[in-house]
Amino acid sequence: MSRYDTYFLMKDADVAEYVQTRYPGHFAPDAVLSVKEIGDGNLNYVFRVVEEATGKSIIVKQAGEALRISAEMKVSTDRNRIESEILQLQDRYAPGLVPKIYGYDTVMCACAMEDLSDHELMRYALMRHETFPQFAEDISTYMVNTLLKTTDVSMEHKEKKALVKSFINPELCEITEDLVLTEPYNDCNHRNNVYPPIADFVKKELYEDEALKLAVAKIKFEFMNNAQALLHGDLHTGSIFVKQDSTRVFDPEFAFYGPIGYDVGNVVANLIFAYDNGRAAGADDFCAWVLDTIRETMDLFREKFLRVYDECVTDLMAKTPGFKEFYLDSILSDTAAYTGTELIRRTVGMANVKDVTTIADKKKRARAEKLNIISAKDYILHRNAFKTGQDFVDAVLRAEDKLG
Ligand code: SR1
Ligand code: MG
Repeated sequence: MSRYDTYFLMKDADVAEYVQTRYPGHFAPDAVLSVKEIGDGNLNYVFRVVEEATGKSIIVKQAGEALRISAEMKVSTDRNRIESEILQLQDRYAPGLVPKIYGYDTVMCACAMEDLSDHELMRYALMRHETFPQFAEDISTYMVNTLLKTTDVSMEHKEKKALVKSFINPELCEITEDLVLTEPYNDCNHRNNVYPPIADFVKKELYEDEALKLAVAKIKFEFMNNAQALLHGDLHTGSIFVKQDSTRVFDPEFAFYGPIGYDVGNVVANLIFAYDNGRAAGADDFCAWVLDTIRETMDLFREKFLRVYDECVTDLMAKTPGFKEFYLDSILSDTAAYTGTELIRRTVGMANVKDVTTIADKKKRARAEKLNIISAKDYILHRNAFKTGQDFVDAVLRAEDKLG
């Protein structure tokens, strides 16, 4: 019996003993450990445990019953199991692109994982206008390998259905269904964060645009009903650690079987938030790199998808000439649609992004937010026209032209 046999929310002072109890052997029994809570997300508690004498470290991530962003919002702590299991699976499909999981504990709803403190959160690095030449290559490999290889195209169908069952994630999906695919279009729960200088613009362009709402209603039901691949489910730049020669995707607690385009679209949209920030700061070289990275990511995604498809396809009907191209086209259309919904929800919804909210100049921030909404509507309403990397870049350039 130990005091970790019953769930409680740990504080710094509990975590060293927890690690020594649950992960004996990671540190020497008499190691002097220091613990610091370093969580930066909206949901969980993340502790870094370090043995100063050796520099050895480990990360412990615990799910709380209430969210950090809002004490009223409660979601299942099973998300910690989901995150641990998908990271173990993704480590097989995309080795070197996710953190190693050392173990997880369904009582304390906590997992232990590799410390990636030599990397940094991509969102913050991008907000300093740093560039990462390796990123397009790495993220396209991560997406093609983790997504395509968990579809019915390549997996034995009963095995795939077992994963669908194991990764059913209703409460986290509900957050996305509400925050991403409902509230930004009507503020039905009165918790949208609309920047006051663009309130009239938001009313006209989002709340009163019936054609847009119909398009998003269709997108929402695709999200809920297309169990295509095992998604990360929240693939923004705050879920990615980077350094110049390395990319690691973490925090997949929103994982579930959904449309591939949801993950890919999240990456594109979050690069556009980095562009917004660079544009407001007059960082032209950085902005050019961001647009190049969007183009390259999408072109590499397409190229690798077509190649890996041939390598991993097992379903007889999926080998029918023409099906691979049809399948990829539908994913690119979904990618455009979810690029649009992510752009809109981070601009007017409950969970905003610091890339945009830290733009101090009022006019520049308003312009950035309008650019997000104008390009988002282009992605959503013309979703079938997005085929190449340049197509994805052109929507940003069209929005720039429109704003003058
Ligand atoms: C209530 S959680 C708000 C947002 O944070 C997460 O990272 C997801 O993006 C979610 O929508
Ligand atoms: Mg997160």
